[in-house]
Amino acid sequence: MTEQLDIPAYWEIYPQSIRLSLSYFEQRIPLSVRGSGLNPQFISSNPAVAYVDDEGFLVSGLQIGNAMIMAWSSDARQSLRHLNVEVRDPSWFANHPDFLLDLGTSVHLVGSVVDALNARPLAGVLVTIRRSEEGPIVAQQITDASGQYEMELFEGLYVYEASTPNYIDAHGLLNVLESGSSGQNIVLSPELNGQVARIVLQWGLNPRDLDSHLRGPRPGGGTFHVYYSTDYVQDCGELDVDDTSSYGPETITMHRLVAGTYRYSVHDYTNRNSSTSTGLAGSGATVKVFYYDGREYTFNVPNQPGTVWNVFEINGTTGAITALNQMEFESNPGSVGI
Ligand SMILES: [Ca+2]
Repeated sequence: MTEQLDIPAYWEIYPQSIRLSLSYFEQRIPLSVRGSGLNPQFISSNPAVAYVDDEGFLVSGLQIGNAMIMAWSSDARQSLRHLNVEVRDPSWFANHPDFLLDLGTSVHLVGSVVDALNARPLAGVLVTIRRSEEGPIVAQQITDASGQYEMELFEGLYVYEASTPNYIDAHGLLNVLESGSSGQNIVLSPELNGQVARIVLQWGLNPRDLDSHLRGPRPGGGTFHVYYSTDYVQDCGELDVDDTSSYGPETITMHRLVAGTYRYSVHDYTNRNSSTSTGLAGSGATVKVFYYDGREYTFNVPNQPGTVWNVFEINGTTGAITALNQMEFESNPGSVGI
């Protein structure tokens, strides 16, 4: 007498392993059941992460995690098949070696975050790096007690976001190069608390000393000129930092807007006595304006000779900001911006 072994017919479910990205919509993935006359049953170890619906679609994507889905084709649950599902945050794919293209040299980047008002290091700031504004997170770090963050990034252009309570979120470009990166030193401006604007000047190694100048109408009549030698004018504005050793930031806070024209200028104090200098043009200077209505403006120094860069004007009645971006020569700090 021969015993009959009940050998299950060949069948499989494909794919057997699925790794997908977290999404804000449900992902429905068709499964292929190979074999004849089958109507498999499915059970998921973690239905919040993934399950198979009545129509045989894998449903997943709304929650990060792993799920093992068991499938069988008989009531006795013999001859099981398994489907492994992993749902990952998009950043996991952005960083995983399997998903990276050859992006060139890896750079160890050290950056810093400082307070625009006193240039002191800011600890506990969350720095987030992406390839594009809406792209997945490539790297994320919190600044240490000395306001520094460190990360490994491939050479290339990134966008950063830096945030911490009571400060305006900072956004900007980060250019990572083995020969020397730029944009990694981030300046955060405290929230405005009723002030009109904060104007933050940053630049490169040279010239050593650029100066911020703001002119405008006084509320009671007449005009004011805030710069390093008059760093506070009540109800008008104040210069918080006079940086004389490269990079900045130098920050002017505007207190009020009254009828009249305000003008903000940058003076190349180092080269003030030159009538041919291109030092300011080559300084990499940028001016960021954080405005009371939430708007932000960024101005980049024109590539023209000059020791004064007249950056923008504000119409005190309408609040409108108009770019000037004019370069001229001026040796006397007291005459800048006239
Ligand atoms: Ca200065």
